[in-house]
Amino acid sequence: MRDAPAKGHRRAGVAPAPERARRHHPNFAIKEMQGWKAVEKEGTISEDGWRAEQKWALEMGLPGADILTDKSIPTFARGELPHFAGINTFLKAPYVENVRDVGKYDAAVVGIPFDSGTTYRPGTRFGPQGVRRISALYTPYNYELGVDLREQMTLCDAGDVFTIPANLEKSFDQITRGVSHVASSGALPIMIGGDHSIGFPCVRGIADVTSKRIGIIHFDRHIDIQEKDLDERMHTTPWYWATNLPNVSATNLVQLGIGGWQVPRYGVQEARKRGTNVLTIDDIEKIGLEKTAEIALELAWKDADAVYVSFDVDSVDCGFVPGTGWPEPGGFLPREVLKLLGLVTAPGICGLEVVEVSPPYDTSDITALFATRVIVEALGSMVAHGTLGKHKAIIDKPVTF
Ligand SMILES: [Mn+2]
Repeated sequence: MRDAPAKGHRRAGVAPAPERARRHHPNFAIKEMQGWKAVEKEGTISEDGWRAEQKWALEMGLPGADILTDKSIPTFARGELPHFAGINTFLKAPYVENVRDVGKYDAAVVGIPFDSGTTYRPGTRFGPQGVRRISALYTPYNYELGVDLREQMTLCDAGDVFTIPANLEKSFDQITRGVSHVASSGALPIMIGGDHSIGFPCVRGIADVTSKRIGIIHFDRHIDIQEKDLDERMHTTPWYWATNLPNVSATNLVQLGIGGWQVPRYGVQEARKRGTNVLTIDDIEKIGLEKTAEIALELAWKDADAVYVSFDVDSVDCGFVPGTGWPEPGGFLPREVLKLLGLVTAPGICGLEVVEVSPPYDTSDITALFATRVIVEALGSMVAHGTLGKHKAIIDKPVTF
């Protein structure tokens, strides 16, 4: 039966579309799709931060030439625009020259230019520079999440830790000191590596400032838990040492994406002995991303008070991340791992490291771009879920230097 056309819909000379013709259209409500909801959500986000940045840019960079129509453009580029100009901090966040000021921000990016822990390709000492450079491509706004980091949180770049290339132990102590300083300040520490050997000193930096227990969610193709490699604490060893810390348990270590032909058997033996939690790409594909996130969170948070995320870019299929130390095919696809990362960071984390970006081996900055994406995705998820800053509750032993 045909519904009568609503009164007033008919206009002279315009016949209503015949019912049969309408059935040929797909039966979904376009305005119920995420695409349109995101369009609407953008309208609810403040632009105050952006206006303040434009005003600041004019003050710092001088008003632009008279010929310009857009009076918000300064003479010297300051802030986000244009994306190809400027001295790049991460996401063009303010550079905190005096690291004592780091606690004025919700989150702080810390570069850890260090590749003395590599056992094959080096180059990750240039990781922080590579990631910062391509991060200039990004805006602080994410479409699907409907968040704008500039409007909804404060981010700074604390620069790099002074590492000592010839010496792992001196570098580890420098890294721990830097991370514990940032963690003590209340800013969320976000580390850009560097090879994966930095996982131990980074976790130690956070574990040192709390009596609470910390779980770890680790994205990787490699298990990274053997005691030593080539007689040193190389990038294959961080979780052996991190889970020796009194408040970091191996049973709270969740290792996602492990597999392939590059997993040293020493590491597997240690994982078995300590009872870590390992999911392969096949496991994850079988149970799905939502279930994987649920399991990862349950295990990492079991009797723990905070969770740290370690993201090795080589967890992604090497076709997408050529610029890395030990490339391996068969890993995560970018969109699935980004989704998974968003899910596991949603309840809030106490720190994030993105490691193994080696710009000398990269192509068109795509590996560095992926690392950038990992950081903004984690921040975006926490902002969207209102969990950024939750980690401050665990800091009960702040350090001062
Ligand atoms: Mn790895």
